[in-house]
Amino acid sequence: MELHFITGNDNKVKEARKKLSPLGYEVIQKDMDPPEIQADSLEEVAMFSAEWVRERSPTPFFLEDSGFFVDVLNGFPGVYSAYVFKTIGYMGILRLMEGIEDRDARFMAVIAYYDGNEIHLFRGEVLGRVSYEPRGDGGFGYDPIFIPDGESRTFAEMSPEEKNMFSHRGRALESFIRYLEEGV
Ligand code: ITT
Repeated sequence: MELHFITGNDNKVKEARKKLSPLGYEVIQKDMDPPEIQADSLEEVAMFSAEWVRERSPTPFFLEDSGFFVDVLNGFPGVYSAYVFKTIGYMGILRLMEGIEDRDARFMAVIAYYDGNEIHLFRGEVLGRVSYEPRGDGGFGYDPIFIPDGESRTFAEMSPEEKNMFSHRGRALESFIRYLEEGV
């Protein structure tokens, strides 16, 4: 079965293919660049983008909105993660956190799937902490500064398979897959 993934981010596509291809789903990337509204939650952003895409392309598709949320920064960069990454990068986040001991952070992802009839949302989250310095050259985005709970390595120090095992995207994809396979 073909699944159209609306995204301009090739890394998201690679991670989605790792989970979906072995199950027989062919992930086809479509870059439509839907507008991302300023909202408090990833769900609202994903739903707005999905409705925008549905109006223009009525065939089934999914998209995903994700972000990096740092507790001590009240959830920043959160829904602005892509923009903050482009402007100050993960080094900017490390600078904002200089001298701060509370390093708790999380990644969250929300997948919006349009099945040709309605839009369904699937969420994934991974808790962890912000490292004191960047480490590793795998992954993308904030991966070099995020250490998931129970690990000492950053996401960027892991293989794509390892990251996918407990990443926010991996978890959102798992609920999406459960829905595709079992309808729940
Ligand atoms: P789209 O075309 O799919 O919107 P995007 O990169 O703009 O691609 P988002 O708007 O969802 O995606 O922004 C999410 C940002 O959060 C992304 O650009 C990264 O900076 C960061 N991010 C999300 N998932 C990540 C991950 O697994 N590892 C590191 N950083 C991640």
